[in-house]
Amino acid sequence: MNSVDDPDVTGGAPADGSIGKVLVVVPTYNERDNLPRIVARLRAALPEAHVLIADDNSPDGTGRIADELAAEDEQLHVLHRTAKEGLGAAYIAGFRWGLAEGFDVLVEIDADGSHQPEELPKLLRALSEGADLAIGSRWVPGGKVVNWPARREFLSRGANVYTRLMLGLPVRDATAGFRAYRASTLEKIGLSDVDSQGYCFQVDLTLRTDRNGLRIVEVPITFVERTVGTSKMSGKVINEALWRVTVWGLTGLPRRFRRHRH
Ligand SMILES: Nc1nc2c(ncn2[C@@H]2O[C@H](COP(=O)(O)OP(=O)(O)O)[C@@H](O)[C@H]2O)c(=O)[nH]1
Ligand SMILES: [Mg+2]
Repeated sequence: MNSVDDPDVTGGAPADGSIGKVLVVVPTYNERDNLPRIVARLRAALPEAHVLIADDNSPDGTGRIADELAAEDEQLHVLHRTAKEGLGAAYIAGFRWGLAEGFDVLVEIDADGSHQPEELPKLLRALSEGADLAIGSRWVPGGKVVNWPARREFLSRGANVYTRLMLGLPVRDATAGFRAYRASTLEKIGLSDVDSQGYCFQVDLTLRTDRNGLRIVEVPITFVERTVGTSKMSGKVINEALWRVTVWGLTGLPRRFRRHRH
């Protein structure tokens, strides 16, 4: 699939039909055994793209392995962060780096193989067809999860139902971490006042994208639970998401009423 050169271009895509320079940001915390695999799959799936590993000083030596891989690959970069500050903070640092380096598209993907790099061309195609944000979605028709424990599926579905109710977002998988943003989207929504540290960062940026009138497209993907390493999902991450979504929902209510009246 040659989506990057897809001639069928609308929306804000460059006139030459390409979506420009792509940077894939991979946040890592203790992903030593997953990192070489995900990097190899990414480089094979999107040979033109650059990859940035945003590591939070993983105690298991993921950062050192990232450096070793980067020493042999000019399109692989490493951002060493000093401490575990959460997924949101790692992505913001990665996005800032990518924007400063002049990338046109910023991709999010987990390091553990749950998001399949081979599905990335579908997300990029959605951008070339006019989306400002493409979300790889588990909860649209055609989307799937493989090997997820029932409690994780329940948590994700529940979080998405609550998010839709509270925020009125036209999105089925607002917590998804497999995405492609146009650089112009991130510039428009602004990153400087994003305080979300954990996984609610995904909802935060979805909300900002929607509130700015930008176009969000969900692309069905198959999410495969990790077979190596452990999840960093925690009670702290869930609590932060719950209180933030509740506050965003309540503070956004007057706006939603105004919209319905007109
Ligand atoms: N840099 C960084 N990466 C993180 C942090 N928390 C999670 N990650 C990464 O985010 C991705 C998703 O995390 P994971 O634990 O698999 O979450 P799950 O799939 O929801 O169980 C993985 O690549 C993790 O290594 C963090 O605090 N800092
Ligand atoms: Mg995972």
